[in-house]
Amino acid sequence: MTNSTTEEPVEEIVVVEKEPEAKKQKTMTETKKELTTTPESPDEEWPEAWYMLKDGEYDDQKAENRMSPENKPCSVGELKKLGIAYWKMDAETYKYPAKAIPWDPKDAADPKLMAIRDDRGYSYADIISVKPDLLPGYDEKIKAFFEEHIHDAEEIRYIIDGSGYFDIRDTHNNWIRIHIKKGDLMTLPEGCYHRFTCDTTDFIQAMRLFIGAPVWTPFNRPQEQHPSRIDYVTNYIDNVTA
Ligand code: KMT
Ligand code: NI
Repeated sequence: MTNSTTEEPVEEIVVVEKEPEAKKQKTMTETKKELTTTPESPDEEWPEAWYMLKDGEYDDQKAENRMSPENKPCSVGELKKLGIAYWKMDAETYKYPAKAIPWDPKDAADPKLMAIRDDRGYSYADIISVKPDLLPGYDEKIKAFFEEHIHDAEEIRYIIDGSGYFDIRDTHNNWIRIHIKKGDLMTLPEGCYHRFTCDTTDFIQAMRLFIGAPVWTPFNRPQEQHPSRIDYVTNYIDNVTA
């Protein structure tokens, strides 16, 4: 593993099995863990979110594209109903390399990150730097990120530097724009339509986490028959649509 930025950038896929030591320790503290499960952050710490203009009504995907003349905020309650989870993290104290890292307890010095990992079973992590010289195939990836899609697994992003927008659909198919930035750890449920764009700063660096061997495949809309979509609609759309 290296932090060097002079080498050819790689988007490594490194699967790291949890070490027996860590497993043993977890078992020993199982009861305690039940009590110390990391709660999500209070509403006031969540990222700002707002309803955005419809596609075709704006020119620049990297702009805020708020409704006008009046901004229409999206509440944390609405985000939670759509299945979003959020933790505010300390991205100042704990530093991460610019490139891929294996998910190793020694690298993850942040006890809160370790607790969330253990609570939710995240066994893999790497770093993605959305910057032309650090992301191979930058132009195609930027385009693909902004195509509306789902995944067949949860999307977990811990923003360790920079900022950007995740757009998700509300139950009536309107876009909600979520402004994520350094210190934000957010998860989108499996089957949730979304897209990502940089903001006008044009830089974001994120840790991507995963349960098991990572699969980042996007399934572009429409995916109404995809099992992950069906599950999402059952759990988050049908139940809450007025
Ligand atoms: C994604 O899946 O859209 C990304 O990984 C984008 C960069 S991380 C904020
Ligand atoms: Ni995605």
